[in-house]
Amino acid sequence: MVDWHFNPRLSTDEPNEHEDGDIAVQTAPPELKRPPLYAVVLLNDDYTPMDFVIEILQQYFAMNLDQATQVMLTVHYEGKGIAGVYPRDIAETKANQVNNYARSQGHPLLCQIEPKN
Ligand code: TYC
Repeated sequence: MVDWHFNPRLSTDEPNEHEDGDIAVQTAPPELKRPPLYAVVLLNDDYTPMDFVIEILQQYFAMNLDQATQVMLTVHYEGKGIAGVYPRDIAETKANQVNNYARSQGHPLLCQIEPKN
């Protein structure tokens, strides 16, 4: 299990100096907050080859051939589909990488991110 934002803090701004010169430090309980999650969504189009979409899903979203084929077909038949779910900066990076790579290969494939709830 990952501690997303482990944030140890002192419970007061100033440590308490006692008469004997020792310093008493009290730690607050760690704050455990999960980052908001975003879905990386693939959009269907009429031109990007199915094999190219499958390759993208394998390369950028760590899917095996069966998983990638299923997601590609979901996008093809339903118009959109979720490639993966990540914290915002990772989702943005993956969507940009996919869009840039698709464009570099001459395909109109579009990837966007959507807040997950
Ligand atoms: N509709 C495309 C075709 O028939 C395949 C495709 C699937 C394109 C998924 C984009 O995100 C996509 N070649």
